[in-house]
Amino acid sequence: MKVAVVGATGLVGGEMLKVLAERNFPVTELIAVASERSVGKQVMFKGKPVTVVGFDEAIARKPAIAIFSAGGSTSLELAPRFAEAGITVIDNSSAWRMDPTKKLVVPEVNADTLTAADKIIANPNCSTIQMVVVLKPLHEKYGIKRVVVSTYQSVTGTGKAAVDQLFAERNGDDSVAKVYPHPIDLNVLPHIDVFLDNGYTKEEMKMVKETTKIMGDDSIRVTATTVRIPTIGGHSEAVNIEFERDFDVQEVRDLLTQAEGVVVQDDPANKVYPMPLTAHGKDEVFVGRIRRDESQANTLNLWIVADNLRKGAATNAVQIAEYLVKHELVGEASAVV
Ligand code: A2P
Ligand code: 11C
Repeated sequence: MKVAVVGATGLVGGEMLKVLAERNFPVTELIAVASERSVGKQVMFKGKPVTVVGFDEAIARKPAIAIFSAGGSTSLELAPRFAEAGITVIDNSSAWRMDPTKKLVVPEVNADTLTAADKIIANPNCSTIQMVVVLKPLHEKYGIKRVVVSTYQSVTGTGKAAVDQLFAERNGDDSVAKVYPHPIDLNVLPHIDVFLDNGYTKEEMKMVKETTKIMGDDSIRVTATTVRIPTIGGHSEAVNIEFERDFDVQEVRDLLTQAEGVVVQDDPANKVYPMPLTAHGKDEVFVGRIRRDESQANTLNLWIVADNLRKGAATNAVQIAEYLVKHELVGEASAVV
């Protein structure tokens, strides 16, 4: 199958190339796409150089699937052009997520809603993805009423320039451009994406709105505080969940141990809990510190960590592609619709 990666020179795009190779996705031709600035440059796929092309050339080569991670405005402009050519687009930007005509998919939660008619499929925000993978089995069993989440997010979520800022600050190098409004090394910023009129950030409202759309249940109430910290391995989340029905903590642990895509690391006596350092480069969502909230009935606290470039972006997108292939929901682009 011909696969295009749009944004192949970016942080998430690079991770997509790695994940496609590692998971042995059936790629017959990899089409690397980036902006005009990068046309002619090379990226590596399965140990071989691939020359970057522009989007016109990519559409002309008729990939079956195009996985986009090239920003919202690029996606708004280009995804429909790929889709009109019969190419199924899996888009990692926020451009299409809340469009009621588009599916917002985390395979472990709602891939069964996908059909062959879905030509632009939205990949959720990284901090939402790792949370809903854990929420889904708990919602089925105990019924979630309300979620209060605080995040501790990696600078990789902002892109390459942010990683450069962190290490430049650490090395005392003033020559590197600053993408954050304040220093990030030795600091914590309660500010991810832009502030909205309601006093929340856009990242916080993504967690609120995307969660109910993916879970397919508007009755779940979510409130979030999203925070940037000086780490690169992944995003961490302290999550407080109030249920309709009571639970047994060991039963919760067992349920999550069996849940698809989840790894339980919960042995405080031996100092075992999820951390960005150990989640880095992994495809799974790690959960630990599972304990009862003793201040309120039917309420649980837990700690979730995942590599935001992997399950939070590239891995989730590739898993959607895998689902489409497995269920024969995608064909060669010559079958223009
Ligand atoms: P380029 O490297 O040519 O700028 P990141 O979020 O890590 O900065 O990556 C963004 C990715 O999106 C890069 O691969 C970037 O390519 C790509 N990109 C940006 N604008 C466009 C565009 N108009 N068409 C295709 N790719 C784009
Ligand atoms: C961050 N979550 O960590 C953001 C990055 O909507 O896909 C991803 C933004 C998005 O900054």
